[in-house]
This record gives sequence, structure tokens and C-alpha cells, in this order.
Amino acid sequence: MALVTATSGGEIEAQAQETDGFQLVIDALKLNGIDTIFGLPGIPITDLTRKLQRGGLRVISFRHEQNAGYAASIAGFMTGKPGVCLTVSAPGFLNGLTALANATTNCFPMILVSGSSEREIVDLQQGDYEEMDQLAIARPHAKAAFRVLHAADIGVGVARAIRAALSGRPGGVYLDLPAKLFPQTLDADAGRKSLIRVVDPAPRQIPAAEAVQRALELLQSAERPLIILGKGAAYAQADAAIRALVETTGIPYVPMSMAKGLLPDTHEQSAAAARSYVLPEADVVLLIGARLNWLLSHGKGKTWGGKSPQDWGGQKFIQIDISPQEADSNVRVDAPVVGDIGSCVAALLAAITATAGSNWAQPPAAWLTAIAERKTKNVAKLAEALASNPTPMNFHSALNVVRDLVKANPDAILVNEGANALDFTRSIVDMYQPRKRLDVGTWGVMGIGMGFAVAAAVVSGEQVIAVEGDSAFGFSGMEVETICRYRLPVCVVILNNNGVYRGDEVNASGGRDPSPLVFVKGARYEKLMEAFGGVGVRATTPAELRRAMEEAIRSRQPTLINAVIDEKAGTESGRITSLNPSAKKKP
Ligand code: OXT
Ligand code: ADP
Ligand code: MG
Repeated sequence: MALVTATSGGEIEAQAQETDGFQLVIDALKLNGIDTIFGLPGIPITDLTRKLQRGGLRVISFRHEQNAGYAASIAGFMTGKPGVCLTVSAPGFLNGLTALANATTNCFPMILVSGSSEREIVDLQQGDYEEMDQLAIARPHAKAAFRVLHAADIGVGVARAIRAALSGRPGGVYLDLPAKLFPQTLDADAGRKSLIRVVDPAPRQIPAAEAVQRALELLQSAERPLIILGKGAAYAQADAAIRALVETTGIPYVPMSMAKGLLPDTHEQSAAAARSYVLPEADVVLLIGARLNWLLSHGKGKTWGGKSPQDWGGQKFIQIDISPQEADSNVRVDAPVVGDIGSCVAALLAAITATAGSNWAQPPAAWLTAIAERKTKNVAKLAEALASNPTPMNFHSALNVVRDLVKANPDAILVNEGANALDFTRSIVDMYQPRKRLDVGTWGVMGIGMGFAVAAAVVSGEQVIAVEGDSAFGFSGMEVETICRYRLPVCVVILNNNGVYRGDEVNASGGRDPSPLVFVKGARYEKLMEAFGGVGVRATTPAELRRAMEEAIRSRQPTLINAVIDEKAGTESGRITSLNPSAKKKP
């Protein structure tokens, strides 16, 4: 490494021969195909954001780092490349940290790059500007965390971050870049040589033949088999192989929320509408990229046919996952298949073909008939609810419109958060293509809405429809300015019931303050969009909502529709009331 400290052969020659930390960060990212940065400028990364843009990367600048972080994380999920979020030190870093932790929890590949203050002062706690030991704070919330102190190490730092984010189980990575790093100069040739283009960052992991055989034998023994597709299956981009496995075996499947559309929700093998029947009744369950966490009731209890919350049902589980530690996390997994989903599904399909040719025995008719009956009943019940047209609108009558528009525009990406606004949308709005439904994920986190919407539009260029609870929207609402600034084709639909879960609660103490769960009644959210030059519409009927959504999709203009819902519509925490410790207690 040749640090250039003085100009030996004249000013111009020296400039031509040297590079610096700013440039090396940009070069390292570009070399690895990173073309978009989600962030928020300020000390010490202001100039980096400018230079990134000048250097040909797209820089999407947000109003709050948490939203930039969520944007980066979902860009990672959608593309299989790490999404990069760039923040300033301490408070900006902490604002981005929630998104980093959420990315790690959801297995989304993301890199949070934060500028940091002077190491010497931070470590002696001498009170530097935005002093914080960011690396130590990030570590427990990230899959990996690195700091680069010398410009010559930027290439390695970026390469390590990319590899950590993408390889094995994907996750969030923190990369700490102290202010002093950026202006460090280096001989340009040495700088170039220090960069690394990461080769095969997410290497295939081939499952062991005996693990595949074990899984195959278990599947063959099943009388009531079931496949559960999780967001890992969506992330893996092994869509054709997964569809072939499902269709070759004829096994009914249930998609987890973000796996909806991996096969069209209208597929005849979808058992989503018979979920509460198939989980306890199935005897062999094949999990593909889905964890037996709270969203699957930990694989036990009444959901799975157990007599008490701790009882296991009678199921045997096959689990396809890239993490060898995932099996047995909650209940016994009889046949773990460890590897990347593309390779595992292909291996299982090959084993099926080798064993049975095209004569694989379809699941027993009794099982399929029983599921079809439950499905028909639930679909009819839903159709009835969707056909009702109450005044004011309820979730069903409003979401019936969204359902139609997503059906007519299957390329559109649906972002969804809230409680009732989330749960009703999940079961009412069918998805037709993979990775088109983006939601609150493993943590049930509010605030992903506008960050996800911005990233989805930026990364795909497709129309985005964001269905938001009015509370959920509030967490990231200021980003409508970002949506307008970048002229993104985002249509935000707020299902506005005046509050968290519902809007009719009163202060039980009789005091003058409103209940903690309600908001200003009749709030005009649409004006927020108008304030920045977008289109705002207040819709009180399904017809108004439909007109406004159709126009938003036709025009691709940033649009916010304030869909006024009955404030009495909604239950505590939507479908997860039972997780709320005191929700069932009478006052
Ligand atoms: O089988 P049965 O009969 O049971 O029926 C099921 C299916 O078979 C059927 N179904 C169908 N029928 C017909 N046709 C079709 N196609 C079909 N498909 C399905 O429908 C039912 C339901 O199916 P589902 O959904 O698959 O099944 P189920 O049993 O619900 O599945 C279980 C779960 C656990 C997998 C599922 O419920 C799930 O994924 N849940 C996720 C829940 C979640 O994550 N919720 C968000 C968190 S709630 C709470 O935490 C909130 N907060 C606190 C907070 C948070 N989260 N974050 C932060 C940073 N701060 C605070 C807040 C503040 S929510 C919230 C705001 C809420 O207010 P809003 O105004 O935003 O929202 P509103 O509530 O609208 O006012
Ligand atoms: P869901 O919430 O939809 O059930 P989860 O987030 O719980 O999904 O599970 C996703 C699982 O997918 C994780 O256990 C993760 O290790 C796994 N996974 C992610 N990507 C891959 C991949 N390419 N190959 C195999 N497994 C993967
Ligand atoms: Mg609400």
C-alpha cells in the first residue's frame, strides 16, 4: 500500500495516481453489481451520497433512516442481492438498526453502512460528535458486523459484508465506516488491486442423498400429506422447481403470507382456505423455507391437533432449509433436508422420478375431498361477506375492490401492514405471481409500509399498491414526500377506521384524553399526498375506491386513497387476539 502524502511529481500527476476512501467504497459496490443505495445524508457521509450518485449509482434519499433500512431489506428479498442502506453516525445508525434487526430476523440480505465518529475519541469516551460504539451495538442484531479502518481494506470489508449477507441463511450485515476513512488516499493502482469481486456469493448447497431419501420415504408413507411454503421458498427464486414438486406430487399446500403467489392463490391444490383444517389433520408436513415459529404455532398445540398448547400433534415433519440448526427448534423434525431450496427441491423431484417415474401415487382421495369440502365452505362464506355493501364500508367491501384490481394487475406489488388491515387483506386478496406480496413478516412489525413501497417501485418499476392500516401508515407516512419526489407509481390505500384495531374506544377513566388506541376522527390523510404534488382521494364507497385505484394504476401517479372504514370494524390485534395477554379479560 502506498499512501500518497505529498505531491512528488506535480499536482496533476499525483491526482491521477491516487484514489481515496470515498472512491474505493463506490468502486467496491459497483464492482459487485450494487446499483442502488437507500439512505439519508449527513455527517460524515454527505459527500459519499453525492459521489455515489455522480458515480452512477441510484441514490434514493429518505426522510427517516428506518424507512431507508426497510427499503434496503426488501430490495434484498426481491432481488437476491444485498440491499444497501447508508446512514450517518449514532442516531442515524440507530434509526437504521431496527430495519437491520428486522432483516436478520426475516432472513433478508441487507447491508447497513453507517459513518461513525473518531475511533480514538469514541473509545476513550471523550464526547465526540455523535459518539457511539456502533459496531458493538450492531453485532447482536446482525448476522455479521465489520469495521474498516484503512482505505486499503475497503475492498475486503465490502466483500465480507456481501458474502455474509447472501451466503447460507441470508441476513443483515453491519459495515462501520469511520469518518477518517473517506479522505484517506491511496495509490490508485494499489486501490484497484485491493478490490474484490465476490465470486458465487450464495453458493448452492446440495443436500445429502440420504437426507433426500429419508424425506422421500416419509412422503411416500403419508396418507394426509401437506406442503407449507414459506418466504424462504419465495426468496430462493426456485419457482419452477417448487411448482413442479407441488404438481407432480399432487400434495395440497398452504402458503405463508409472503409465499402467496409463488403458485397462484387460485391453484386447485392451495389449501389456504382450509388452513385450520389441514394443519391438525395432516400426518406428514413438508416445510419448504418456513420456520415452525409463532406464525405456525411452534408446530404444536391446538393448531396442530394437540390437546393443550404444549401438546404435539401427530405430524411428522420434513424440513427443507439452508440452516442446519433450524430443525428441531420447536418440535421433532423427522427428515431435515439441509441445503438451498433450489437444490433440495430439485433433488427431491429427481428422487421421486427415479422411484416412481410418472406414476407417483397422488394423495388419497379422501384427504383431497375433505380439504375441497372445507375450502368450498370457506370460499362461499368469504364470497358472501365480499358481496355485502354496508355503509360505512367495512374491510370486506373495501378489500373486494383491491382483490379485483390485483387480479386485473397481477404484476403489481402489494405492500401490506396493520392488524385487521393486514389479516383481512392476506385472506381476501389473491396473489398470482411470486414475491409480489410484501408485509410485516416474522416480527409483525409496523412501519415497513412506505419503505417497502418505495423499494418495490424502484427495484421493479412495477405499480405498487400499499394497503395500510391507519396506525400502520403513521409509522412511515412522511415518506409520501419521497414517493412524490421520485415520481413513483405507488398507490397507498389507507383502511381508515380511526385507530389501532378500531376507532370507537373511549377513555375508560372518564378523563378528557382520548383512549390510547384512537386517532383524530375523520382524519384527511389524502391531503398529505396532495401537499407534495401527488393525488389524494377520500373514498367512502367501494365505487369511489375502485375509481380512484383504477385511475392511480392508469396514470402511475403517486396516489393516496383515504378509504373510510366503519370505526367499529376490527378486532383487537386482528387474527392474533389470543397473543394479547389481557385482551380477553373483562374490565
Ligand atoms: O381456516 P379458517 O376457518 O381458520 O380460516 C382461515 C383461512 O382458512 C381463511 N382463508 C380463506 N378463505 C376463503 N378464501 C381464501 N382464499 C382464504 N384464504 C384464507 O381465512 C382464515 C384466515 O386465514 P389465515 O390468515 O391464513 O389464517 P390465520 O389463522 O390467521 O393464520 C395465523 C397466522 C398467525 C399465520 C396469521 O394470522 C398471520 O400471519 N398473522 C400475522 C399477524 C401480524 O403479524 N400482525 C401484525 C402485528 S399486530 C400488533 O402487533 C400491532 N401493533 C403493535 C406494534 C407493532 N406491531 N409494531 C410496532 C413497531 N409497534 C407497535 C400496532 C400498533 S398492529 C398495530 C396497528 C394496528 O392498527 P391499524 O390501524 O394499522 O390496523 P387496523 O387493525 O386495521 O385498525
Ligand atoms: P415464513 O415466515 O414465510 O414462514 P420464515 O422466515 O419463517 O418464513 O422462514 C424462512 C426460512 O427459509 C428460514 O429458515 C431460512 O433459513 C430459509 N431460507 C431462506 N433462503 C433459503 C434458501 N435459499 N434455501 C433454503 N432455505 C432458505
Ligand atoms: Mg386502524
